[in-house]
Amino acid sequence: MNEQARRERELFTPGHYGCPGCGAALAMRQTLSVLGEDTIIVMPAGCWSTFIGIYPYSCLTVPVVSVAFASTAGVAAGVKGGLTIQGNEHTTVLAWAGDGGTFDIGLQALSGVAERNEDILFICYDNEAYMNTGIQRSSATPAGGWTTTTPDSARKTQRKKNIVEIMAAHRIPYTATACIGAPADLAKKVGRAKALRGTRFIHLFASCPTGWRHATELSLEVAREAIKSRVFPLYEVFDGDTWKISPMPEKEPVDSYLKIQGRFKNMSGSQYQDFQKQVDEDWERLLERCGPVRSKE
Ligand SMILES: Cc1ncc(C[n+]2csc(CCOP(=O)(O)OP(=O)(O)O)c2C)c(N)n1
Ligand SMILES: [Mg+2]
Repeated sequence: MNEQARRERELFTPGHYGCPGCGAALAMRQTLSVLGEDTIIVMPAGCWSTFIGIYPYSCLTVPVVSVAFASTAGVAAGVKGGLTIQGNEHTTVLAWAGDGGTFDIGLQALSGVAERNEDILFICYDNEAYMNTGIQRSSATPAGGWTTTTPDSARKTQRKKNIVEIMAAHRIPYTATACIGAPADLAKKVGRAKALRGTRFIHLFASCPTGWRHATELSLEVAREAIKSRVFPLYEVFDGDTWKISPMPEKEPVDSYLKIQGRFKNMSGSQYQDFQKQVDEDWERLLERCGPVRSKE
Protein backbone atom coordinates (compact mmCIF):
# COMPACT_ATOMS: atom_id res chain seq x y z
CA MET A 1 0.00 0.00 0.00
CA ASN A 2 1.48 3.38 -0.92
CA GLU A 3 1.76 6.21 1.60
CA GLN A 4 -1.24 8.18 0.31
CA ALA A 5 -3.53 5.13 0.33
CA ARG A 6 -2.31 4.34 3.83
CA ARG A 7 -3.18 7.85 4.98
CA GLU A 8 -6.59 7.74 3.38
CA ARG A 9 -7.47 4.35 4.79
CA GLU A 10 -10.37 4.59 7.22
CA LEU A 11 -9.36 2.81 10.42
CA PHE A 12 -12.82 3.14 11.97
CA THR A 13 -15.08 1.03 9.78
CA PRO A 14 -18.90 1.09 9.58
CA GLY A 15 -20.95 -1.17 11.81
CA HIS A 16 -20.40 -0.01 15.38
CA TYR A 17 -23.08 -0.17 18.08
CA GLY A 18 -22.84 3.44 19.23
CA CYS A 19 -25.93 5.64 19.50
CA PRO A 20 -26.75 7.92 16.55
CA GLY A 21 -24.82 11.16 16.91
CA CYS A 22 -22.33 9.70 19.42
CA GLY A 23 -19.60 12.26 20.04
CA ALA A 24 -17.22 9.62 21.39
CA ALA A 25 -17.43 7.69 18.10
CA LEU A 26 -16.48 10.82 16.19
CA ALA A 27 -13.70 11.49 18.70
CA MET A 28 -12.12 8.12 17.96
CA ARG A 29 -12.45 8.57 14.22
CA GLN A 30 -10.77 11.98 14.36
CA THR A 31 -8.02 10.66 16.66
CA LEU A 32 -7.22 7.52 14.67
CA SER A 33 -7.05 9.43 11.40
CA VAL A 34 -4.02 11.22 12.90
CA LEU A 35 -2.42 8.34 14.80
CA GLY A 36 -2.66 5.91 11.87
CA GLU A 37 -2.59 2.15 11.82
CA ASP A 38 0.64 1.76 13.80
CA THR A 39 -1.39 2.09 16.99
CA ILE A 40 -2.42 -0.28 19.79
CA ILE A 41 -5.41 0.80 21.88
CA VAL A 42 -5.94 -0.12 25.52
CA MET A 43 -9.53 0.38 26.62
CA PRO A 44 -11.49 -0.22 29.84
CA ALA A 45 -15.25 -0.76 30.18
CA GLY A 46 -17.39 2.10 28.93
CA CYS A 47 -19.54 2.89 25.91
CA TRP A 48 -16.56 2.48 23.62
CA SER A 49 -15.57 -1.02 24.64
CA THR A 50 -19.21 -2.01 24.27
CA PHE A 51 -20.03 -0.54 20.90
CA ILE A 52 -16.77 -1.63 19.30
CA GLY A 53 -18.48 -4.95 18.47
CA ILE A 54 -18.67 -8.53 19.72
CA TYR A 55 -15.58 -10.69 19.17
CA PRO A 56 -14.44 -11.56 16.51
CA TYR A 57 -16.04 -8.46 15.01
CA SER A 58 -14.63 -5.00 15.66
CA CYS A 59 -15.26 -1.63 14.07
CA LEU A 60 -11.60 -0.76 14.62
CA THR A 61 -8.90 -2.16 12.37
CA VAL A 62 -6.11 -1.60 14.90
CA PRO A 63 -5.48 -3.97 17.85
CA VAL A 64 -7.54 -3.28 20.98
CA VAL A 65 -6.74 -4.62 24.45
CA SER A 66 -9.82 -4.65 26.65
CA VAL A 67 -8.88 -4.22 30.31
CA ALA A 68 -10.29 -3.97 33.83
CA PHE A 69 -11.49 -0.49 34.69
CA ALA A 70 -8.82 0.63 37.13
CA SER A 71 -5.86 -0.69 35.16
CA THR A 72 -5.95 1.15 31.81
CA ALA A 73 -2.87 3.34 32.15
CA GLY A 74 -0.82 0.58 33.79
CA VAL A 75 -1.68 -1.96 31.09
CA ALA A 76 -0.85 0.58 28.39
CA ALA A 77 2.56 1.15 29.98
CA GLY A 78 3.05 -2.63 30.07
CA VAL A 79 2.17 -2.98 26.38
CA LYS A 80 4.66 -0.23 25.58
CA GLY A 81 7.31 -1.97 27.68
CA GLY A 82 6.73 -5.24 25.80
CA LEU A 83 7.08 -3.49 22.47
CA THR A 84 10.31 -1.81 23.57
CA ILE A 85 11.81 -5.14 24.58
CA GLN A 86 10.97 -6.39 21.09
CA GLY A 87 12.85 -3.44 19.63
CA ASN A 88 9.69 -1.68 18.49
CA GLU A 89 10.03 2.02 19.24
CA HIS A 90 7.50 3.22 16.67
CA THR A 91 4.04 1.93 17.67
CA THR A 92 1.84 4.43 19.51
CA VAL A 93 0.17 2.96 22.58
CA LEU A 94 -3.10 4.78 23.14
CA ALA A 95 -4.98 4.41 26.41
CA TRP A 96 -8.57 5.42 25.64
CA ALA A 97 -11.00 5.80 28.53
CA GLY A 98 -14.20 7.63 29.41
CA ASP A 99 -14.50 10.21 32.18
CA GLY A 100 -15.54 7.54 34.69
CA GLY A 101 -12.52 5.46 33.70
CA THR A 102 -10.21 8.48 33.98
CA PHE A 103 -11.44 11.05 36.52
CA ASP A 104 -12.65 8.39 38.95
CA ILE A 105 -11.83 4.71 38.62
CA GLY A 106 -8.62 4.89 36.56
CA LEU A 107 -7.05 7.88 38.30
CA GLN A 108 -4.64 6.03 40.58
CA ALA A 109 -3.07 3.99 37.77
CA LEU A 110 -2.95 7.08 35.58
CA SER A 111 -1.20 9.07 38.29
CA GLY A 112 1.36 6.30 38.77
CA VAL A 113 2.07 6.12 35.06
CA ALA A 114 2.39 9.91 34.80
CA GLU A 115 4.73 10.08 37.79
CA ARG A 116 7.00 7.52 36.09
CA ASN A 117 6.58 9.38 32.80
CA GLU A 118 5.73 6.15 30.97
CA ASP A 119 5.72 6.50 27.20
CA ILE A 120 1.99 6.39 26.45
CA LEU A 121 -0.72 8.66 25.09
CA PHE A 122 -3.77 8.70 27.36
CA ILE A 123 -6.93 10.21 25.90
CA CYS A 124 -10.01 10.67 28.06
CA TYR A 125 -13.17 11.03 25.98
CA ASP A 126 -15.35 13.00 28.33
CA ASN A 127 -19.12 12.69 28.02
CA GLU A 128 -19.55 13.87 31.61
CA ALA A 129 -21.21 10.78 33.11
CA TYR A 130 -21.17 6.98 33.29
CA MET A 131 -23.16 6.67 30.10
CA ASN A 132 -22.82 2.99 29.33
CA THR A 133 -24.45 1.93 32.57
CA GLY A 134 -27.33 4.39 32.36
CA ILE A 135 -26.18 8.02 32.76
CA GLN A 136 -24.90 8.07 36.34
CA ARG A 137 -23.02 11.14 37.58
CA SER A 138 -19.23 11.10 37.64
CA SER A 139 -16.75 13.63 38.99
CA ALA A 140 -16.73 15.06 35.45
CA THR A 141 -20.46 15.86 35.54
CA PRO A 142 -20.92 19.65 35.83
CA ALA A 143 -22.72 21.20 38.80
CA GLY A 144 -26.39 21.75 38.01
CA GLY A 145 -26.53 18.94 35.45
CA TRP A 146 -29.16 16.21 35.43
CA THR A 147 -28.20 12.52 35.48
CA THR A 148 -30.17 9.49 36.68
CA THR A 149 -28.35 9.68 40.03
CA THR A 150 -28.68 13.48 40.24
CA PRO A 151 -32.36 13.86 39.28
CA ASP A 152 -34.29 17.15 39.17
CA SER A 153 -34.97 16.92 42.88
CA ALA A 154 -31.26 16.62 43.70
CA ARG A 155 -29.12 18.08 40.93
CA LYS A 156 -25.36 17.76 41.28
CA THR A 157 -23.90 20.49 43.49
CA GLN A 158 -20.20 19.61 43.24
CA ARG A 159 -18.14 21.22 40.50
CA LYS A 160 -16.50 19.26 37.72
CA LYS A 161 -13.07 17.97 38.71
CA ASN A 162 -10.23 19.76 36.89
CA ILE A 163 -8.42 16.77 35.42
CA VAL A 164 -6.01 18.89 33.36
CA GLU A 165 -4.68 20.65 36.44
CA ILE A 166 -4.23 17.25 38.09
CA MET A 167 -2.30 15.87 35.13
CA ALA A 168 -0.25 19.03 34.64
CA ALA A 169 0.76 18.82 38.31
CA HIS A 170 2.63 15.61 37.38
CA ARG A 171 4.81 17.78 35.09
CA ILE A 172 4.33 15.40 32.16
CA PRO A 173 5.61 16.62 28.76
CA TYR A 174 2.18 17.34 27.28
CA THR A 175 -1.34 17.91 28.54
CA ALA A 176 -4.08 19.40 26.37
CA THR A 177 -7.79 19.83 25.95
CA ALA A 178 -9.45 19.06 22.61
CA CYS A 179 -13.01 18.94 21.35
CA ILE A 180 -14.85 17.18 18.55
CA GLY A 181 -16.25 20.61 17.64
CA ALA A 182 -12.76 21.82 16.66
CA PRO A 183 -11.41 18.96 14.50
CA ALA A 184 -8.39 20.83 13.06
CA ASP A 185 -7.25 21.82 16.54
CA LEU A 186 -7.84 18.26 17.75
CA ALA A 187 -5.77 16.84 14.86
CA LYS A 188 -2.93 19.26 15.60
CA LYS A 189 -2.85 18.26 19.26
CA VAL A 190 -3.05 14.52 18.61
CA GLY A 191 -0.22 14.93 16.07
CA ARG A 192 1.87 16.86 18.60
CA ALA A 193 1.21 14.27 21.30
CA LYS A 194 2.11 11.45 18.92
CA ALA A 195 5.49 13.01 18.17
CA LEU A 196 6.45 13.54 21.82
CA ARG A 197 7.79 10.87 24.17
CA GLY A 198 6.77 10.25 27.77
CA THR A 199 3.27 10.52 29.21
CA ARG A 200 0.93 12.62 27.12
CA PHE A 201 -2.64 13.35 28.18
CA ILE A 202 -5.53 14.78 26.16
CA HIS A 203 -8.87 15.67 27.71
CA LEU A 204 -11.29 15.30 24.80
CA PHE A 205 -14.81 16.73 25.00
CA ALA A 206 -17.35 14.38 23.38
CA SER A 207 -21.04 15.22 23.38
CA CYS A 208 -23.59 12.49 24.14
CA PRO A 209 -27.11 12.99 22.72
CA THR A 210 -28.51 10.13 24.80
CA GLY A 211 -27.22 11.31 28.15
CA TRP A 212 -27.31 15.04 27.53
CA ARG A 213 -30.80 14.91 26.09
CA HIS A 214 -30.18 16.76 22.86
CA ALA A 215 -31.08 15.96 19.25
CA THR A 216 -28.69 13.52 17.60
CA GLU A 217 -27.82 15.95 14.82
CA LEU A 218 -26.74 18.61 17.34
CA SER A 219 -23.65 16.86 18.71
CA LEU A 220 -21.19 19.07 16.87
CA GLU A 221 -23.24 22.20 17.57
CA VAL A 222 -23.24 21.45 21.30
CA ALA A 223 -19.47 20.85 21.17
CA ARG A 224 -18.91 24.16 19.37
CA GLU A 225 -21.07 25.98 21.92
CA ALA A 226 -18.97 24.45 24.70
CA ILE A 227 -15.89 26.12 23.20
CA LYS A 228 -17.54 29.48 22.50
CA SER A 229 -19.01 29.75 25.98
CA ARG A 230 -15.67 28.63 27.55
CA VAL A 231 -17.48 25.78 29.26
CA PHE A 232 -14.72 23.77 27.59
CA PRO A 233 -11.79 26.05 26.70
CA LEU A 234 -9.03 24.78 24.42
CA TYR A 235 -5.45 24.95 25.68
CA GLU A 236 -2.17 23.09 26.09
CA VAL A 237 0.25 22.65 28.96
CA PHE A 238 3.90 21.85 28.24
CA ASP A 239 5.97 20.17 30.99
CA GLY A 240 3.34 21.16 33.52
CA ASP A 241 4.42 24.79 33.59
CA THR A 242 3.92 26.48 30.22
CA TRP A 243 0.22 27.05 29.61
CA LYS A 244 -0.98 28.14 26.17
CA ILE A 245 -4.50 28.96 25.03
CA SER A 246 -5.50 27.65 21.60
CA PRO A 247 -7.33 29.77 19.00
CA MET A 248 -11.02 30.12 19.88
CA PRO A 249 -13.92 32.32 18.74
CA GLU A 250 -15.01 35.30 20.88
CA LYS A 251 -16.40 34.39 24.29
CA GLU A 252 -20.19 34.10 24.59
CA PRO A 253 -22.55 33.61 27.54
CA VAL A 254 -23.44 30.02 28.47
CA ASP A 255 -27.11 30.42 27.48
CA SER A 256 -27.00 28.76 24.04
CA TYR A 257 -24.92 25.88 25.40
CA LEU A 258 -27.35 25.20 28.24
CA LYS A 259 -30.57 25.71 26.28
CA ILE A 260 -29.96 23.08 23.60
CA GLN A 261 -29.53 20.31 26.16
CA GLY A 262 -32.32 18.68 28.11
CA ARG A 263 -29.97 17.85 31.01
CA PHE A 264 -29.88 21.53 31.98
CA LYS A 265 -33.63 22.04 31.64
CA ASN A 266 -35.40 23.26 34.76
CA MET A 267 -32.24 24.62 36.32
CA SER A 268 -33.12 27.10 39.03
CA GLY A 269 -32.16 30.76 38.55
CA SER A 270 -29.33 30.43 41.06
CA GLN A 271 -28.05 27.20 39.47
CA TYR A 272 -27.98 29.03 36.14
CA GLN A 273 -26.08 32.00 37.58
CA ASP A 274 -23.66 29.74 39.44
CA PHE A 275 -22.94 27.89 36.20
CA GLN A 276 -22.00 31.14 34.43
CA LYS A 277 -20.01 32.33 37.44
CA GLN A 278 -17.99 29.12 37.60
CA VAL A 279 -17.23 29.23 33.87
CA ASP A 280 -16.08 32.86 34.18
CA GLU A 281 -13.90 32.10 37.21
CA ASP A 282 -12.27 29.12 35.50
CA TRP A 283 -11.65 31.17 32.37
CA GLU A 284 -10.00 33.98 34.32
CA ARG A 285 -7.87 31.48 36.20
CA LEU A 286 -6.78 29.95 32.88
CA LEU A 287 -5.91 33.36 31.42
CA GLU A 288 -3.77 34.08 34.46
CA ARG A 289 -1.91 30.83 34.03
CA CYS A 290 -1.32 31.49 30.35
CA GLY A 291 0.10 34.97 30.89
CA PRO A 292 -0.36 38.02 28.71
CA VAL A 293 0.18 36.39 25.28
CA ARG A 294 -3.18 35.11 24.06
CA SER A 295 -3.73 33.81 20.57
CA LYS A 296 -7.01 34.59 18.81
CA GLU A 297 -8.68 33.13 15.78
C1 LIG B 1 -14.70 -2.44 38.02
C2 LIG B 1 -15.96 -2.13 37.28
N1 LIG B 1 -16.88 -1.33 37.86
C3 LIG B 1 -18.02 -1.02 37.20
C4 LIG B 1 -18.24 -1.51 35.94
C5 LIG B 1 -19.55 -1.17 35.22
N2 LIG B 1 -19.36 -0.21 34.16
C6 LIG B 1 -19.22 -0.58 32.86
S1 LIG B 1 -19.16 0.70 31.81
C7 LIG B 1 -19.37 1.82 33.06
C8 LIG B 1 -19.49 3.29 32.75
C9 LIG B 1 -18.19 3.92 32.34
O1 LIG B 1 -18.30 5.30 32.28
P1 LIG B 1 -17.24 6.13 31.51
O2 LIG B 1 -15.86 5.69 31.85
O3 LIG B 1 -17.53 7.57 31.71
O4 LIG B 1 -17.48 5.73 29.98
P2 LIG B 1 -18.86 5.90 29.14
O5 LIG B 1 -19.71 4.73 29.44
O6 LIG B 1 -19.48 7.18 29.58
O7 LIG B 1 -18.41 5.92 27.73
C10 LIG B 1 -19.46 1.16 34.30
C11 LIG B 1 -19.67 1.83 35.60
C12 LIG B 1 -17.25 -2.35 35.35
N3 LIG B 1 -17.38 -2.83 34.13
N4 LIG B 1 -16.12 -2.65 36.05
MG1 LIG C 1 -18.52 8.88 30.45
